[in-house]
Amino acid sequence: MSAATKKKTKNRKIKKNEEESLKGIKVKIVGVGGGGGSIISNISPDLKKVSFAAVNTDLRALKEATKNKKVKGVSFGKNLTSGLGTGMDKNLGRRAAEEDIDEIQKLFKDQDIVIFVASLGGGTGSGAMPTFAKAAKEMGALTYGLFTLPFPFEGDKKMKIAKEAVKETKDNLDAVTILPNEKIFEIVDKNTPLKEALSVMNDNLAKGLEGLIETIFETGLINVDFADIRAILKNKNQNRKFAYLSTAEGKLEEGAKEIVKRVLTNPLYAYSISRAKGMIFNITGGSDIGLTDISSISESISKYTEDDAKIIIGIMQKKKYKDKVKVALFVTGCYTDYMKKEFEEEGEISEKKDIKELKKKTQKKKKRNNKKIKSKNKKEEEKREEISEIRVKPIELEKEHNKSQDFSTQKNEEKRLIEEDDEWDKPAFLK
Ligand SMILES: Nc1nc2c(ncn2[C@@H]2O[C@H](COP(=O)(O)OP(=O)(O)OP(=O)(O)O)[C@@H](O)[C@H]2O)c(=O)[nH]1
Ligand SMILES: [Mg+2]
Repeated sequence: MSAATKKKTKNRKIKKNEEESLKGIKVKIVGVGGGGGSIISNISPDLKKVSFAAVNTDLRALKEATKNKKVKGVSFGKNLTSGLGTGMDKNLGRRAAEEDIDEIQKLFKDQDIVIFVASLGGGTGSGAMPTFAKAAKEMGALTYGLFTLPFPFEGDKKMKIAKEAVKETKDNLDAVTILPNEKIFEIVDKNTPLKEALSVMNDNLAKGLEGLIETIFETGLINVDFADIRAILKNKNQNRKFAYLSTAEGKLEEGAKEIVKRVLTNPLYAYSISRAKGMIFNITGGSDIGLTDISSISESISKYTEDDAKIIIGIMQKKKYKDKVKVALFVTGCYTDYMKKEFEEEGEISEKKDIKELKKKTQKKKKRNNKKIKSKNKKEEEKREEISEIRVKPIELEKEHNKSQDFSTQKNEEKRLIEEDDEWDKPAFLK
């Protein structure tokens, strides 16, 4: 066997092992209630490797949500609602869930990650979510909730139902994303018909989820196994359970900076990724994507996390992304004041404790820094090596595609881009 063939075989083996480490993961996406079902039916045609279920008390809505045969439909609470929904009765939704929990629990069997999608504010999704999340947790799955909040014009009652549902569910969720429906008007005109506006919101959520699933299953993530994914998803601190899910696409010629800005400032979010604890992101490009772009994107995004944050980076090359680049970003452990009041009412979170911890950490960090000052130059050198280690795979990938590339010129260009990165007009929460 020639040296080149040997190398190829070795590379193939490495790739196979990497894939295998995540291949066995079972992910189920469960749409609960009317809105949850609609969002599921948006995503299900395009996503592979995950299973889908729509669960509802409303048989007609369930039929709609399960038009795609990939989506398994399960009704619950038929004895209580006669298959007609709860009519915004959260208690009825809860009772319906309790009545049929055995049937619902079967959906969670052997699943590693259960992702719940629900539009909160009605009786079914909001009433059933606490029971379903608890059941999934008891079955041993990691749980992630992706929820929308109702529009303010739908009235205080709906908002109250929705917020209570978050409060009652969060204990059994490892991470939660909350998107207020009204944020959609940051993207579409205020006069857009409601149905259309909701569908834009649903598309956005679908794209975000698609990005996450693609990142987990398709990128051949570098040395990543399920334990890493678990570490990123899991957050016991009630104040740090918020997750940010965003994707952005653009032309390569627009520059990495522009794409990063887009993915970090998703207008649908009421909170930012600052002080995040964990991050999974994936860069998809054509074979023309260069090291400069990849490292510039990676650097710009990862600097918003805390020093000890766990970061997983994936790179994917697809023919259809010629001249284009897509960045999919999933961030957990975001620190936020959003809905702080609701969380605090329960007296569980302790922002004070959180701040105390932060203070302690800062003091420790200060001490460490003082020590470090003496060997600053040496440390900087180490850090550079660390960063280039993260990039080993992209560099390898890149080398394959462009053997004659001059990396020293690229390094200068990359440095220039990163320096420039601070110049864009950041929103206050990112400063
Ligand atoms: N983003 C989004 N929000 C939706 C959609 N449909 C409904 N909503 C929102 O979700 C809230 C709850 O509606 P549903 O999901 O229909 O309620 P449900 O959980 O089925 O509960 P009941 O119908 O009351 O039994 C509404 O007040 C809307 O704000 C949707 O397709 N997308
Ligand atoms: Mg409904």
